[in-house]
Amino acid sequence: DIEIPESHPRYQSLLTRHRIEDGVEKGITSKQGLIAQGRGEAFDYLLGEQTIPSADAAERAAAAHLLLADHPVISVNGNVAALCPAEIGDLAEAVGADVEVNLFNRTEERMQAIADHLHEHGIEQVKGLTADGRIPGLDHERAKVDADGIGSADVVVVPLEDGDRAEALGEMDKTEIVVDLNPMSRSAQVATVPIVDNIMRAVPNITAHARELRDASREELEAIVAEFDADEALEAAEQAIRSGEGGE
Ligand code: PTJ
Repeated sequence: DIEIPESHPRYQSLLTRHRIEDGVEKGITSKQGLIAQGRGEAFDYLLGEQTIPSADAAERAAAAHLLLADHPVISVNGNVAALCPAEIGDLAEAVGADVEVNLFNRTEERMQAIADHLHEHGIEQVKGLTADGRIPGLDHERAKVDADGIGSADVVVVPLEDGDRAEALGEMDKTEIVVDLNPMSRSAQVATVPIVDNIMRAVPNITAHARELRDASREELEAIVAEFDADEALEAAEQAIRSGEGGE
């Protein structure tokens, strides 16, 4: 492991890059994951590498949706597994969600490597390997899910998701929580709750909101859900990026 002093002004960004590189070396992250990370970083730079208020509101709405859900599932791909495995475990525990590995470029080797990596980070039950369910409207490999996981979920968290799949999941009437730094991506556009924030900040913040809302009534949670406006959140994120004020 490389040592990055925490005082470095770009500590978080360097740590993130290092984790993605490490993920590729371990067979967890795809090479395309490196490109995706680069794209995300550009948006994050313009946002000032911070959680903007509309993203915080989205993270709170996401927590409320997850606490209200009958069967919430968090989808994990090669980038998410490399970047924040322990934090995914914390969120799953806080809201009682299943964790399922779901890949854009699915190979059995990478499925297994990610499942092992998540186990090492304390997530005991990892779904995705059974693949006995399908998302309608997608080609064979990309449609694979576990029937008792994403297949039967009412609320799904899909970070860094590909647009086709985000759309197909939406058509299955699932509440979709998307984490994507690009507010103009199709995934963000079709989400019930689009979170325009870095996954490294978004996941711990959803968990913090969920812990704070643990004793809230159904009515209170439903009010948070109803109050959230996806179009407004996307608009606010795009404004922040275009103004470049985040980046000073
Ligand atoms: O592991 P796999 O096979 O499932 O593949 C995963 C990737 C991410 C490679 C695959 O889904 C892909 O190619 O995704 P895209 O189309 O590049 O979309 C990724 C989106 O996530 C882009 O809009 C990026 O801006 C955004 N993004 C990248 N890094 C982050 C991010 N959003 C939040 N936090 C990040 N760290």
